[in-house]
Amino acid sequence: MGDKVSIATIPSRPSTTTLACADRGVGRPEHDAVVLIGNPNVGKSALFGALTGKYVTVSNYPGTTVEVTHGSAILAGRRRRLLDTPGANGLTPMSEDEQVTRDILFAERGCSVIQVCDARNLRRGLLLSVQLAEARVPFVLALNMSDEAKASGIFVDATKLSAALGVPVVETVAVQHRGVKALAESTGDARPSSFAPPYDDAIEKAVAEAQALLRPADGIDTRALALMVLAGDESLRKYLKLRLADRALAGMDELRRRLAARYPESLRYVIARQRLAVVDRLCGAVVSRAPARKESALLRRLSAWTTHPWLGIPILAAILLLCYEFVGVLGAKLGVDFLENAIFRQRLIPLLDGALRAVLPSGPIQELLVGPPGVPFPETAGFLIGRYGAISMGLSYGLAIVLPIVATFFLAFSMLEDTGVPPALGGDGEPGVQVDGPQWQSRPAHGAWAWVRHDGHDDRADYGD
Ligand SMILES: Nc1nc2c(ncn2[C@@H]2O[C@H](COP(=O)(O)OP(=O)(O)OP(=O)(O)O)[C@@H](O)[C@H]2O)c(=O)[nH]1
Ligand SMILES: [Mg+2]
Repeated sequence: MGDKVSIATIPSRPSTTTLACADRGVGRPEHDAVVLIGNPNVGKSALFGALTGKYVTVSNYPGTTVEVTHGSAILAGRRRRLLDTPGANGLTPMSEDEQVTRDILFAERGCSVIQVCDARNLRRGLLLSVQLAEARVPFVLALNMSDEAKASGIFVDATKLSAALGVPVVETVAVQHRGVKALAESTGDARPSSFAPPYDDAIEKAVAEAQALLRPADGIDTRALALMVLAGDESLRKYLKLRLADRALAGMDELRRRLAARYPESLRYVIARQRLAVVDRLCGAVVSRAPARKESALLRRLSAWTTHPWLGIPILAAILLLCYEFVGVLGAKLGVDFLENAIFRQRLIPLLDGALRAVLPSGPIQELLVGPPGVPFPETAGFLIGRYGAISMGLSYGLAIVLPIVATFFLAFSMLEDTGVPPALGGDGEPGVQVDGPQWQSRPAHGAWAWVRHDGHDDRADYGD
């Protein structure tokens, strides 16, 4: 389907606005781009690979530089430039990654969007859809990970969802290339969504006043821009300074101050809550869940114990002790001893020593590489086999010492992640988070790790906190 793929790396401190992207060739409106946008870890890059014919990356490393990947693909019968963006939970950025994604929307005048959503966590995806709808950006929705959603008993009525959003919705399984052709075809019908919620009267009035002060922005509707400014998006200040007169800027600040004074919570939170209300209604109408499985009662009880004020502490101590026994004793002691002594020292190195002596001519070269004959290797200074030999020390230290520790550490870490124990033990203090079962997982989000339910729900993202 596709051809050349190139990667433009935006440095870790990009300047705000379209200029940051345009400088690096991201904003080229004449190419009529299609931009892949979605929450972190929903399969954007996998879909990018499936659509362009190239697979670029399937993991993200918090704290690294932000990468924007370009390619091209035949979409609805036309060759279009395709951009893969960093994960974003909203268009009011809370991280460098989110800012890059939002700036691309500014830069790409006339672009269409493929919003990629994790079908297991429609709620989080729809919060982004609302913001795309407010920005009047034409988009289609890819309900990705639909394999995992079905396996977890989560069913999304794509037809109903499409009717509610007013945009095409296509179920996909990016890693198996399922639904990818239909998704490519659907981009021809991308259109702005009607799923833009009305806010309370005070916000609506402030938005209207802010819109009157703002000039039409690149690639994004002034209503969305007004909401971003009111939500306190400081990353826009430089951009607005370039485009607005000082009086208009001061007017925006005043508007925001007046509106903020009406609510006890931050405006960002208030706006997010009102968006969430319509998102929840829509989720209720289109998502159905298979009845919970039998074991869930036991799992729920276990989960409740881990969050109990008294029981939680001994459970935590027991888990830490288990981890120590697994990594510190089994991995770092027994595993290292076994590999270093029983495998390397007693078997592998003598075997290699013998093999090298058999192939190397006896004399100075053999002595240089494996030491004098008849002397045990720890007492020789051979370059390959010897006390500090490249094979006898380098290889055995590299494998025998590092491997068991790293392997047991990551095994323990991933088991902890999958059981969801760490956030359950520590997560009951966070506002808005209900620990409702051991179905928690840590996931990269907001450029850091966030605790996310197995259904992918990240409460912090919902409230913009
Ligand atoms: N089961 C399943 N796994 C998927 C699907 N799509 C992607 N994945 C897996 O999900 C993980 C994340 O996929 P990526 O394509 O890196 O996700 P992304 O949205 O680009 O992630 P960020 O760029 O980090 O935000 C990878 O391990 C993929 O193999 C899918 O449809 N089904
Ligand atoms: Mg990606």
